[in-house]
Amino acid sequence: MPEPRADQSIQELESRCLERIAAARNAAELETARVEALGRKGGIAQFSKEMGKLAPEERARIGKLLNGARERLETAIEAGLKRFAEETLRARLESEWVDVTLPAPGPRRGHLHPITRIQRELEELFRSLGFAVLDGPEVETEYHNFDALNIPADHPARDMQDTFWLEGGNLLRTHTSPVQVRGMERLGPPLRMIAPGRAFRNESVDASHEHTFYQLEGMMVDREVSVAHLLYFMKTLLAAIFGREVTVRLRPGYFPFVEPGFELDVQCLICGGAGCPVCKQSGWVELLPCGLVNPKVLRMSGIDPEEWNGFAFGLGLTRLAMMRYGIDDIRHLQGGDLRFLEQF
Ligand code: FA5
Repeated sequence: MPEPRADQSIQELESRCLERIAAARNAAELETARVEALGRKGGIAQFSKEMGKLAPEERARIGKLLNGARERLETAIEAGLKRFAEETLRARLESEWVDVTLPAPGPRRGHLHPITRIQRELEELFRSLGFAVLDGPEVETEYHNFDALNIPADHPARDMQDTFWLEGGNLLRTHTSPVQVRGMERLGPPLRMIAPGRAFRNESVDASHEHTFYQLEGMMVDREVSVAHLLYFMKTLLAAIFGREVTVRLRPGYFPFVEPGFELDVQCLICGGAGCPVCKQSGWVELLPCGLVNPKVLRMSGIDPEEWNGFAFGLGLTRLAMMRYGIDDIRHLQGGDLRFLEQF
C-alpha cells in the first residue's frame, strides 16, 4: 500500500461513509451505513486487514489515520441515532398530546328506562287528576290476585292468566288488579287510585309477550260513575302519552271483576294499522282492558254497591312503551343491551 494512496483511500472511504450516514432517512438505513463503515466486513475493517503488510513505522501512522476515521464515523453514527430518537419522540409527543388541564370527562351519565319514564309521566298525570299512587306486593295471596276479583278457584278465567305458583298458596301476581282490592280494603270509598308495577305470567315469550311485564292499574269508586267517565280518563291518558289523538276502538271484553267489561285497543303505531308481528297482523294492539267494577267485587272489599260504583282499568305499560317509541319487539326492553337503551 504506497503511502499517499493509502491516505487518500482512507479519506475517500471516510467521506463516502459520512455521506451515507448523512443520507440515512431512518434508523434502519443508518444501521446499514454503520455496518458498511464499521462492521466486521466493513470499509475500515478491510483497511485494518491490510495493515499487516505495511512497514512498522508506516503501520503506526496509517493506524492512527484509521482510528481517527473510525472515531469520526462513530461520532456521526451516534449523532444520527440521537437525531432519529429525537424525531421519533417528537412525533410521539405530537400524536399523543394531552391537555392535562382539561376537566376530566366524569362518569358516564345514565338515564331512566323508557318504561320508568312513562310510568312517572302517568303517575304525575293521575296525581294531577286527584288519584293516589299505590304500591302492592309482587308476591300475592291467591285471594287478592283471584278470589277477591270474582275469579274463584274453579273459574275458567283463571286459565287466561297462567300463573307462577309459590309455596303456601301464594303466587307471583299475574296483574296489578290485586292492588285495587288492597286499595278498596284500606282506603274505602270514594277512591281514586292507580297502581303501577310488575306482573308475571307463565307465558311463552314472543315479540309482544314477556313473562315479566309492567301494568298500570287504575280505579275510581264514587257515586254514579259511568262509562263516560271511564272513556274520559282513558282518552286523557292516551293523549298525554302519545302527545296526539290516537285511533282507539272499544269492544266487549270479559273480565269477571268488571261488568260491563271492555277492551280498548289502539291502532298499531308500529305499522300504522297495516299489520306487523307486534299487532299479530291485525292492525290493533290490545292495550287497555277496562270496565265498570262488578258489584260483587265491591261487596267483597266491604263497599256497598247500592251506594257506590266505579270503573277500573289495567293498562299494559310495557306495550304502551313499545307503541310510543316504535319498539318492534318486547324482548329489547328487558334485554339489558345498552346499545338499545341508550337510544331513548
Ligand atoms: C288484565 O290483566 C286485567 N287485570 C286488566 C283489567 C284491569 C281489566 C281492570 C279490567 C279492569 P289482561 O290479561 O288483558 O288483563 O292484561 C292487561 C294488559 O297487560 C294487556 O292489555 C297487555 O297490554 C298487557 N299484557 C298482558 N300480558 C302481557 C304479556 N305477557 N307481556 C306484555 N304485556 C302483557
